[in-house]
Amino acid sequence: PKEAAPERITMKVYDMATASREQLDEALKRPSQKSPETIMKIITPIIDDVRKKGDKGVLEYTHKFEKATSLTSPVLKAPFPESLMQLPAETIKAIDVSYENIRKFHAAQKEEKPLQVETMPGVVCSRFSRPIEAVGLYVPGGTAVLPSTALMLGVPAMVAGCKKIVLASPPRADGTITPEIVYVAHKVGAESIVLAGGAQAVAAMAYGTESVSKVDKILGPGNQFVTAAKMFVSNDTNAGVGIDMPAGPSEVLVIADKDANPAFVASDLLSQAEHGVDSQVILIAIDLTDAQLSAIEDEVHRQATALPRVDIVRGSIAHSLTVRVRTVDEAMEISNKYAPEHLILQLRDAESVVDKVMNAGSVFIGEWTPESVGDYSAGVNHSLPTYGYAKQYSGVNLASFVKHITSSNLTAEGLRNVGEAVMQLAKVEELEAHRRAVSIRLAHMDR
Ligand code: HSO
Ligand code: ZN
Repeated sequence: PKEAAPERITMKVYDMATASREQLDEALKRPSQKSPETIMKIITPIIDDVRKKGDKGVLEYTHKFEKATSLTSPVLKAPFPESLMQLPAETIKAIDVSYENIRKFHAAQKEEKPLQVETMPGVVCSRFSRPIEAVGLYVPGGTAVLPSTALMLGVPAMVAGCKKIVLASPPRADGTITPEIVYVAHKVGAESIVLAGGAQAVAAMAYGTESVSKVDKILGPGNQFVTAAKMFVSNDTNAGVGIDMPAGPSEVLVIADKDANPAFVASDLLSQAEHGVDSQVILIAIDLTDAQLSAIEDEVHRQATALPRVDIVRGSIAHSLTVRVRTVDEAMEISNKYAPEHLILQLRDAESVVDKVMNAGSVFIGEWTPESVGDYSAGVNHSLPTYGYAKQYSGVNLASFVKHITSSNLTAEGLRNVGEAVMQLAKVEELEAHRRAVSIRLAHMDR
């Protein structure tokens, strides 16, 4: 019997002119996640176990979840043996090139000197930054090895001057970690690699164990368990640990007009769709004819069926969509409302549209800029806000690895100038000691 033709891999199409607002809003919703309560119920006992049993607790979960039963320590300490980072020359070269570009772009984000403003004569306010001392960088395992994520987190941490960089990533079943990640850890000067994933890795870095260093901030993407564990520990004042941002499944929104090359558009949609079945990809088509849209759809199907990860692509395309609009402004209205992690502009004069971007993690401008250059090597960071969080969060950048400290420095004249306002407000708040801290000094000056 003849094999059935594979089902067409295509995205549902909406038209802004005919669909109602509600229909569009509903279609543009992110695929729903497991309820937070369900996840919390799963991770809380894991976190407790790690706190109580330390290394032993971490190992138990790694044996269970990663099947790495031969592992006897949850940590690999630097210096990492050469034998664990044996790589083909072309991989080393690719990592080195990417490392250098990421380093350059993040080094340029350093603040040259402290910000200083004299708000009134004799009243000087400053702001300066200091690195976060110890950071824990989570590099997900799962369906792909992600040394690029180790670069995106490790390089800015190194550039910021963090003293202690701890990487965590789930080991393979034989207890080893992919050599690319070890090589990156070595390059960024990591002190250790925690061979664990999930909530157990997050808990180990948040609270510390006999051999895992406690860190001050945990960064990096992960599945729902990792994200929930990060939320949990950042809410626990006993841990005293910060996190970067909530993470959800990866997503891309491509805006294309008549000038866009259908094959390029399809390739960008698919490079995000292959990340996971929960990924979402959106095409906003500006004023395309039916034939032009079909050309893109044909490319999506043709390219998708040729991909090794076609099954994952089928899953993500199932909850992805195309929206047809007439103008750039309509396209940007949808994009800003969706707040995509990645925004690709395949438009005539794409650069001029950037002014209209209000919410997005990272923007890829013009036909020669596929998202994958940013995922790996251009220099921008790929650890970005997903799930609409681009409305209020920035992606990982140099500032993610520092704190800003402010200082005030007044002369006697300065205190004379500002003292009256301080004393008056202290009076309003009925905080007499506050008021006197000024009046005592003013009196002393006048003696
Ligand atoms: N697009 C992903 C990052 C990534 N792509 C890693 C390939 N490797 C989320 O921004
Ligand atoms: Zn990617």
